[in-house]
Amino acid sequence: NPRLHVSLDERRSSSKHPVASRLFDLMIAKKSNLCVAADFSSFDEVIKLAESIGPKIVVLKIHVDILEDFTLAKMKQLKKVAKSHEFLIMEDRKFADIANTVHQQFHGGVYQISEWADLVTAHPLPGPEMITHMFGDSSSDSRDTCGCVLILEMSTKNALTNPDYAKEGAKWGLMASDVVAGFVAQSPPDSDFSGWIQFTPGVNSASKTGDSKGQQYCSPAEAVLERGADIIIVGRGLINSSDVVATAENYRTEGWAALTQRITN
Ligand code: 5FU
Repeated sequence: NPRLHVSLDERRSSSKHPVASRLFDLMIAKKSNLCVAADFSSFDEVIKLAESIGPKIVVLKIHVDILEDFTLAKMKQLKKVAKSHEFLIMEDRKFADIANTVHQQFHGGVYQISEWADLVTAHPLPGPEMITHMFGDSSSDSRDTCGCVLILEMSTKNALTNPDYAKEGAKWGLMASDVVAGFVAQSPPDSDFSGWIQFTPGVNSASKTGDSKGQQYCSPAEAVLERGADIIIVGRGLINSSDVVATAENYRTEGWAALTQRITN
């Protein structure tokens, strides 16, 4: 798979989505391919984590609907931290409905996701029309400020995201290159485009194979070298550690070393 060995500079120039280009820039500047999943129920705790590990990450991934103290004012605070430490905010909403509904979920409701998310995840399950219409019509500002990350494969045991599903989803994503900035996967997709960014969750450095509820883990090196990850997504392996800054530095170093090794090989 050619994408795996192309330099980030080259990939940046072939990327068609402005948010993907920005992310390539951040990776190169910060020497980091670390995305942290800040799965806390307290927004204050998310902000505190972001302030401390901000310099080491390129993306902070959240699930806005698990925050017990969500307000748009606190989101403004987090956006400030993101701006000063230069990382993107990914809302792992996993949209999976008809375009008309997804459009409302993205722009409306309590969370106003389109106001603040740089990246948002979606399942290709409902079909290509959902992907092309989720952000609105071609004049919508969101097309430039937010990138869709398509979930082609899940990390869980017995996930239904088989190779045919992933292949079809990737094809639709490629057709919607003005909407899709990257994908979530456990292996490099067949049909590929080097301007896209692969995110791989289920990463943990401890010799843990998973949790007790179906999550499966691999190491940062395996994620990057064997599974095609450009960006590793680390949750509990980091957020539950007693020294999150030191742990973030370890994941950043391991992830970046593996990415550099893969590109130069
Ligand atoms: F799409 C996916 C997936 O296939 N697996 C995941 O684990 C997303 N995730 C997310 O990554 C999940 O919702 C968590 O937010 C995070 C993994 O957290 P962990 O604590 O590292 O297991």
